[in-house]
Amino acid sequence: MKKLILSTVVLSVALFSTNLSIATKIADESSVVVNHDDEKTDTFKVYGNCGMCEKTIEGALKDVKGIDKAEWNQETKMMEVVYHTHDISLDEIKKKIAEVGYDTKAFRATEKVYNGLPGCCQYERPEVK
Ligand SMILES: [Cu+2]
Repeated sequence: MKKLILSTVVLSVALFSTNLSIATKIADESSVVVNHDDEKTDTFKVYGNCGMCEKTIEGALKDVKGIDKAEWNQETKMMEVVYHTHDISLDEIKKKIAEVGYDTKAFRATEKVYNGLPGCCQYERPEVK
């Protein structure tokens, strides 16, 4: 009987320490999920003309998961995006811009979407190589 009690004590100590290590492991994993190390800022040229272009270009990235900031400068034609690489890639961002009619060096909008832009927004397109 004495032997049985002793082994029960050993068992509970073993169980307790196992639970403890599981708890530590879970805490470690959740800290990996909540990491913001993937935030990146990129600047690139987007062809366009006016303030209406600005609304359309920036609008294409509004409420898109992973994008914290998207600003296009009408004077310089430069786009600045702050985004999370775990959620979206730079190519995906440029594709979204092309989908609303605007060219970047990497992705060209289709003729159909470009032709659908208001007259004032039909910017001079970069040459196709
Ligand atoms: Cu415009």
